[in-house]
Parts: sequence; structure tokens; C-alpha cells
Amino acid sequence: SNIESTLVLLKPDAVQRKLCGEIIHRFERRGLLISALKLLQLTPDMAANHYAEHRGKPFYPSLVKFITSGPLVAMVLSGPNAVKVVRTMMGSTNPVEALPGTIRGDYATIMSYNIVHGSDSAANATREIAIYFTKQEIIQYDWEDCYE
Ligand code: YYY
Ligand code: MG
Repeated sequence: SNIESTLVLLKPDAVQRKLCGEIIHRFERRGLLISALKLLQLTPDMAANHYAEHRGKPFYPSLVKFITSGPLVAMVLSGPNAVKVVRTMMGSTNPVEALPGTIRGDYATIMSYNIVHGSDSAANATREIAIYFTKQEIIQYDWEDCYE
């Protein structure tokens, strides 16, 4: 089984709307494990690093303003194919397109306030996790016990 780790953010709108517990509950029920978790407010430099791929796009300034606007929850979630599992649970980037049952489809309607971030590839997960967590902050589970 392809055990992966992925970076998940519960964006400032999720914290402000007090949805963090519900959303974390969904990931736990699915079987993903929390390998790291913290509440923090991003600096503009951290936001620029996180969203480097979007620099220069029309929505970039408002994206950085939003993501730095208040505290967010950063987590490393781990499990079989965690990157894809989380992306599927999140739903489409535009919440209007997101299906009911997905996080964005259940909690969001506006693209720029879409509640959650999840890494889109294993390589990006590794890059993004390093923005938020040191190696010592990440718990390595013994997956052999759960998935043989
Ligand atoms: O990975 P994901 O969050 O689903 O979408 P991205 O294409 O990486 O865009 C990052 C972030 O930027 C998105 O969650 C909302 C915002 N955004 C936007 O406000 N307007 C767009 N046209 C595209 C993205
Ligand atoms: Mg993305």
C-alpha cells in the first residue's frame, strides 16, 4: 500500500466559521492519521512560498491577502494514497462545481473562500510540508500494523 503524507490547511475562513473540528473529523473517519498539526498565522513570505506556482496570476494578490488574514490550521495527514484521497474529499477548487459530500461542496460557495487546501502531488506535499513543519514535529506511524 502506497503510504503517503500530504499537507492540509484549514484556511482562515474555516477557523473563523468554527468548522475545524468537523473537517478534521471527516479526515479521521476516512482513516487518515494526523502526523502533525498546528495553528498559525502565515507571514507574507510563507504565503508567497506556499503559493509560488500562482505568482503573477490575477487572483494572486487577493489569495495572499486572504491566506494571511487570520490563523489557519496546518496538518500533515498520512495514509494510503493520502494525496489523492484528500483531494477527492476536498472537491473542486471552485466550490460551485464541488459535489455535495465533498468538503468544499458542503461548506463553501465562493472560489476565494474555499475552506481547505491539500497538496496536489507527492512532490508538492514534500515541498509544502517543509514550509510548515520541522522533521521533529512529524510523527511517523508504524503502518505495518494497520495495512499489511
Ligand atoms: O489546489 P486548489 O486549492 O484546489 O486550487 P489552485 O488552482 O492551486 O489555486 C489555489 C487557490 O487559489 C484556490 O484554492 C483558490 C484560489 N483561486 C482563486 O481565487 N481564483 C482562481 N481562479 C483560482 C484559484
Ligand atoms: Mg493547488
